[in-house]
Amino acid sequence: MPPSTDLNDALMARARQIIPGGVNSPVRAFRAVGGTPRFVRRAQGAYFWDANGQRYIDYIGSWGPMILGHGHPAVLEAVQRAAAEGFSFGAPTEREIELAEEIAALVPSIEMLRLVSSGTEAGMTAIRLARGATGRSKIVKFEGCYHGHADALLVKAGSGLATFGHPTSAGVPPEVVQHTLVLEYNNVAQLEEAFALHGQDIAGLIMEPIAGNMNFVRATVEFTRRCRELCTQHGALLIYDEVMTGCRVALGGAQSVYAKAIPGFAPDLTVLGKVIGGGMPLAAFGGKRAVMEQLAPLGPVYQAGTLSGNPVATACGLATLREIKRPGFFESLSAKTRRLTGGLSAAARQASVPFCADCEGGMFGFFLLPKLPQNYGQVMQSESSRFNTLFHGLLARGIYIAPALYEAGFVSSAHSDEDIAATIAAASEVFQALRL
Ligand code: KE4
Repeated sequence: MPPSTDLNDALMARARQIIPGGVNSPVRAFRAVGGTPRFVRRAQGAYFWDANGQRYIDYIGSWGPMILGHGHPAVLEAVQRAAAEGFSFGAPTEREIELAEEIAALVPSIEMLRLVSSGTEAGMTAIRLARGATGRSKIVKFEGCYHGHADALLVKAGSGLATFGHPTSAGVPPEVVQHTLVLEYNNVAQLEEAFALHGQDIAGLIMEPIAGNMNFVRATVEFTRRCRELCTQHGALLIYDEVMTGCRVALGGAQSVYAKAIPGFAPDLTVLGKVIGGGMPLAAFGGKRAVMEQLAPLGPVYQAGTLSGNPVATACGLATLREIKRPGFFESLSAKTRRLTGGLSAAARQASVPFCADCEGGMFGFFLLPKLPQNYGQVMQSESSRFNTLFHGLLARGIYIAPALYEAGFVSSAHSDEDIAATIAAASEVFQALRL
């Protein structure tokens, strides 16, 4: 085989020598779709350029954070200014207060919050807090939902692991997950049965309000209502994992969308990440004051972090939030995302390809299925070979979507109407290869 002139191949071969799988997060390895990951040389707006200098329209945007596109001038300027003042202090700063106040103003269910460095850290701590605050051990999660790679939550995760077909991670001792009840998403009967059996032992229920780790599966209003009611009835905490949906599907996150259908709806704890950090390592968890004050140094639940509330990351997050709260931002972003999913659906119909799509705010998903799935088992009916054909057909045309059919897609304010049109045109061509 002649040596590859493709610089992505060369970089992947070199990366594999020193980094497991050549990547620092499994989904980036293209294992589910085959082929060589694109090594990003630089990104700007809605685009990135790979090692070969090939340009792609980016619908991953770092898996959600880049809601303004890459290199937004106001965010870049804020990060540069903050970096010049110091990278990290391990001491409190005013900007952490500003960001906490900004987030609490956007998400009214959050009375207090703590900043951490990743969604995993935030989700893991929210679980510990629920257990500490209630004195109970059991946690309810749902098959296909992913809440980061903390041991107790790495059970039938829908992101990464499901793609590799290993619903439970090696290295997680059975005793660590013995308290984690994994139920079927959107299955009200099963949920009610679980609470009838274990309600008094359940510390918390954690859920993705819109499961972006099953590509895009909405919790039904009835299911959401019952999760709230049963947690209240049994004294368990409802933990809304909005790492992906927070400030992405709406300024106030998915909880603001569901509160329109369920008056007064609010979770007890919310986990946030991605957009609130604007692409820098920053996440958060927050909720009712009485619960949050159980945290050290006030209360008995320990949590800590060297880089928690990092001054450069908080500058990036604050600048991002200040841009997305501008009047009209979400209306425009939502309309753009709808144009994309509407155009893809029309193109698939034109080619008689079974296809369905859904979106909310700047987040979208699609399935090569006749109708939207409601749970993990239905998502699993997707044929990965057909998805892989679509993925590589789009990639060859400079369109970069998630390299796994279980992942959602993201539109930014930097995506132009021309980018959306070009994406739909590229998909039209690829759908021809998927005609049944
Ligand atoms: P991080 O630890 O990756 O910052 O966040 C974990 C997490 C928690 N909760 C939800 C709902 C999430 O979607 C995530 C992380 N999302 C994945 C994409 N499905 C990140 C991409 C990756 O794992 O490389």
